[in-house]
Amino acid sequence: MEMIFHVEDPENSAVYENVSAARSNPAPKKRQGEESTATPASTGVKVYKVISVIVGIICILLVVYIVVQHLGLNDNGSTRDTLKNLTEERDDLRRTLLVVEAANKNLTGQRDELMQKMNDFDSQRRSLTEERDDLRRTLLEVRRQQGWVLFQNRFYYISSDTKSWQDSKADCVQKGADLVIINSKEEQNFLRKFKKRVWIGLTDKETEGVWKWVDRTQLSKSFWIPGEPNNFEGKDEDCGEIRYYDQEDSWNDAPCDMQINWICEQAP
Ligand SMILES: [Ca+2]
Ligand SMILES: [Ca+2]
Ligand SMILES: [Ca+2]
Repeated sequence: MEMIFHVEDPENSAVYENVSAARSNPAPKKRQGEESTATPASTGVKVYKVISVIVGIICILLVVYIVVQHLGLNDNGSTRDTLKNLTEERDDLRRTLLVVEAANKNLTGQRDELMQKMNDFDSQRRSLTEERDDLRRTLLEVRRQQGWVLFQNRFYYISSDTKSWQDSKADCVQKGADLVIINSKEEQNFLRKFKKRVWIGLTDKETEGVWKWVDRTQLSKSFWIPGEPNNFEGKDEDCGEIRYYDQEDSWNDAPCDMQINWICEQAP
């Protein structure tokens, strides 16, 4: 392409020259000591280059501008979406917070109500415990007056008269108790302290040799005198007694119609 340019210098005002001529006739190299002077052709080339560079820069800036605008638009859209999402999340969190606060308030109310009930219950429990202890003391006193003795949370009654085993049992039942059942060594030793020959709630009337307590449980731990039970001299000895109370193994089988004292046992 050929370009024509106009030089303002008056001396060269008439000169219009084809740039291609300048290309085909490059300026000779300066000789040493020669004064530097630019020809119109070389000036035109320079201007051409400058304009090309400027146009190139403008194009690059234009492209950059378009890209930046495009990115800016995208960024604006993305930012709007992000803001919208954040706003929605904030609103959701606010609603959730309100629900949680309401639930917390409700729970606090329930907790206070329960604590109040618990305090009332505890107060009632203390009151009832005191009443129970008073009643126990009163009952114990009444029982003592009736001849009952308390041992390991059980009441025992030692008779002052004598009866057969069956009549003794009937007397205990009439008192709301039964003939004593000996469950432990401690109980056995406690009963010996009355120092009386007494009926206990043990019998083999149902099946000879099979000793059972009055509550129909089978005998396990026993305190027979050595050699007992023996149906002494062929007699029908089907009822148990504490005979030699000064020794731990003090039980004997005896005829049930024998008249001796007895001991009743009752749960409180
Ligand atoms: Ca017992
Ligand atoms: Ca027998
Ligand atoms: Ca015997």
